[in-house]
Amino acid sequence: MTDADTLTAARPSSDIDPFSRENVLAPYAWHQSLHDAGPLVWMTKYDVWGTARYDIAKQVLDDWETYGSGAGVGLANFHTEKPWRPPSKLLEADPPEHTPRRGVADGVMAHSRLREFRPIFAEQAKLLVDDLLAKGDIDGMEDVAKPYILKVFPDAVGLGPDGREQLLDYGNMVFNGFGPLNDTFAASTAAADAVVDYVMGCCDRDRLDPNGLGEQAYKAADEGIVSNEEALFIVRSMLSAGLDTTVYAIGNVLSCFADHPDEWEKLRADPSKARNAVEEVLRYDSPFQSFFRTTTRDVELAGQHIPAKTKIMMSLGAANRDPAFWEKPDVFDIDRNAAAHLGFGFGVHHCMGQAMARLELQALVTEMAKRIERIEITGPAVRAVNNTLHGFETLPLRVVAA
Ligand code: OVV
Repeated sequence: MTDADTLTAARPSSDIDPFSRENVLAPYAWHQSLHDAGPLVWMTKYDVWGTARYDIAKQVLDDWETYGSGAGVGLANFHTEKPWRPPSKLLEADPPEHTPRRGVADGVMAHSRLREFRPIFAEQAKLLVDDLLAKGDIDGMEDVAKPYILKVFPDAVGLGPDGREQLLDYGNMVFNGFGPLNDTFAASTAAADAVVDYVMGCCDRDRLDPNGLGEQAYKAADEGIVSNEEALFIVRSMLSAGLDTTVYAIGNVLSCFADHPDEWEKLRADPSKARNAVEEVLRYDSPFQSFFRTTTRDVELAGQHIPAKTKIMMSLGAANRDPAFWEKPDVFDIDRNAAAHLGFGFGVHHCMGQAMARLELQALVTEMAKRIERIEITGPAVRAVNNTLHGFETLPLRVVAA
C-alpha cells in the first residue's frame, strides 16, 4: 500500500449527497450506509465530516466550545461564505452573546408560561376534528397540519390573520438554506423578497398583539436584558423555526399511524399515551433531519484529527435510528421510551420551542385518538423536497369516526 492508500483507509469516506433530491425523499438507505461507513465519515461531495451515530452527534452537540454555531449550523461555513440571510442571533451564535438572548427566549417559551395555551389548542383541535370527520376524505397536509399550525402558533405569537401562509414559504427557504445552494434552495427562494418583507414586518413590535409571546421578547428589551434588535431577532427565530417543523411533524404523525394501525389502536385504548407517541414519531420519522457545527479549534473526534473551522454534519434522523443506541430502531412503538431522541437537538441550542411543539402536537393527537377510529392512506403520499426537513407535500387520507 502507498501512503495515500493508508491515509484513505484510515479515514472513512463516502460520496453520498445527503441533499440530492432522491436522498432527501428517501433518507433511510443512505443513513444506513453512512452509519456503516464509520462513526465519523469524510463526505467527499461537500468536504465536510458527517456522522449518523447517536453518541457522536450528542457529544458534538454537548460541546459548544469546541463545536460552535457562530459559523452557521448549515453547510455554509460563515468563515468563508456569506450567509444567505442575516444570521440568527440565537441559532447561529455562541456564548457569551447567545446566553442572554437564549435566557429571554427560554422565559418566553417556558412550559410554565405556555400551559395557558393547552385549552386553546384543545379547542382548535376539536374544531379541526369536527371538520375532518365531516369531510372523511382529507389531505393530511392541507386539511390538518397547515390549517392547525397556521392558526394556533401565529395566534400565540400575536400575528394578524393576513398572509400567514407566507410563514411556510419562509420556513421552506430557511430550512433549505441549511443545505447547499442547490436547485431545491433556488426554487424555494424564487419569491424571497416579498416573503422576507412579510416575515420581518411580523416581527415589528407595533404589529404584534400586546398579549402575544412576541411582545414578551420586547418587554425583556424594555428591561435592558437584550437590545431591541435582539428582541426582533428572537421573534424572527420563533417565526423561522416554529411553523414548517410542526407542520411536517403532524404529517409524519398521521403517516406513522396510518401505516401502523395497531399502534393507533394502542393509543385509542389509552389517549394519555399521546405524549410519548409524539416523541416516538419525532424519533422514528424526524422532521428535523440534519444540522452542522464548526470546529473552533483542532480536535480529535472518533479517532480522526479535525482542524479548526471544519464543518461536521450530524444526521439527527439517522442518530434517532442508530442501532447502537436504540433497540429495534426501525420499529415504530409508541410504548418505547423515546425521550432521548435528538429531534429537538441537544445542548445549549436545544429547541427553544419544544414545549410549544409538544403542546400543539399532543392536543391534536389526543383529540384525534378520542374521536377517530381509523386513519387510512387513500392514495400516493408525496414526500416534500427540502434540504433539512423530512415530511410530506401531500398525504391523502380517510378518517373514520369512532
Ligand atoms: C432551529 C431553527 C431553525 C430555523 C431557524 C432558526 C432556528 C432561527 O433561529 O432563526
